[in-house]
Amino acid sequence: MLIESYKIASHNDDLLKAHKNKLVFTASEIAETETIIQKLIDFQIAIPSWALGTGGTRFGRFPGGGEPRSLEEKIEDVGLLHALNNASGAISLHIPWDIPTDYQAIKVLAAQHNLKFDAVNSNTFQDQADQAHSYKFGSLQNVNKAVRKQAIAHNIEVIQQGIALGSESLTVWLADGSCFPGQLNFRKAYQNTLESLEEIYAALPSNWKLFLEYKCAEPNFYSTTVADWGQSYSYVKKLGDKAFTLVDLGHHLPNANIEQIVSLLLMEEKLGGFHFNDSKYGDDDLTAGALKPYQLFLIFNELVEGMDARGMNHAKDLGWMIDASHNVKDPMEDLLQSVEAIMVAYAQALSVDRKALEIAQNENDVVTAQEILQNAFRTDVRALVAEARLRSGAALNPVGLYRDLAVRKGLITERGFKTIATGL
Ligand code: AOS
Ligand code: ZN
Ligand code: ZN
Ligand code: ZN
Repeated sequence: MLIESYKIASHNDDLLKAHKNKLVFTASEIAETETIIQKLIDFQIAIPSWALGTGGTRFGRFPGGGEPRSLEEKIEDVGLLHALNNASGAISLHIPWDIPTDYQAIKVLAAQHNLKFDAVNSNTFQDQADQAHSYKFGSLQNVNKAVRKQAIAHNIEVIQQGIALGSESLTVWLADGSCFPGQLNFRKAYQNTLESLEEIYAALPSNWKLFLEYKCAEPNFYSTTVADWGQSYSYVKKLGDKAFTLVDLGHHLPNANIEQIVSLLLMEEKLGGFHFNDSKYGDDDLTAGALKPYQLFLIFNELVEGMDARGMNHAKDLGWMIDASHNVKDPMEDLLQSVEAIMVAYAQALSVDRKALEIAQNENDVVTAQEILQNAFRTDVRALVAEARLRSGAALNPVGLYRDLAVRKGLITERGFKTIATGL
């Protein structure tokens, strides 16, 4: 299925007048809207291959039909998203769920859809049919050297596959930890993990990055071996310049101040990237910005401040990925909503009056500082995000057009109703 550009153009024509009116009003409220629009055009958020199917819970799964049955179809789905919003120009693969059979053909297909390969993800949290040793008691931390070796070899293989596709980073998320006190020697688990990571790190090409994701709990519920940003930082600091911490918004203890974590990691030059999602209780993996849009804005506020202070390129110097998927929405609509929420938070952060904020901070004028941030958050910037899409040939209203064109229905016709995407 393809979304032809004339369909996007006619959709945009219908909405153009109302959009332009909103844009004029927004420009009267926000300074330097042209600079913001350009930054929005440049900003791309990678789509996780595992979010294109309906997510499951351990209680059940309710696939909505037309889900991608192969890596090729996953790329086609991301291509559809990118055609609609021109902000999803990359896909993040999970190995072995997404092993290409023909690398050249996959690269050509991705290029046809203007997609890049973002971070490749390894998987040592599940046992695969053909593997010799089980990860039941952990992978890189395992007390058994043979298990560690198998997990290291898998990560190195994932790097090789990433190289073949033109990816430039590896994300390592470990389910390793323990479920009961006494089960693990924390010190030995840490040391085994570090040594294993060192071997993986040694296999990275010079232009690659390693992202080490942390998670406070689940699937282990007593301890996690990379549990929080400090623990991830302690590993990546030892590994070297190519290793960074990855922040998944759903992986913190309740009420953690994520924006402060982001600011400190940036300052320490150890922030690698994000898995965006939203949550109320744990790793809920809900649509980004669905529950806590102010938190998302505050995170972007620190990102813009910290990246600008260090002369970083917003679009290129960090890994921007979504990690969200669940079981009641059409996954494609869910992803369009996540991208939109991220773009809105970014645009709001770009609109913060930084000079005025700095003055307020230096004068300990708490009230003014709060006014500045909340003013930026409460100003409707959606017309700027829509304008960025319009200028890059995408749709003014991606979810609206997705529905008008009955994309899901088309995918069901093509692929059938009983399809299940590989992945979680
Ligand atoms: C798990 O909770 C993490 O968020 C990982 O990023 C994981 O690899 C991803 O959710 C796919 O399983
Ligand atoms: Zn994640
Ligand atoms: Zn997670
Ligand atoms: Zn999550």
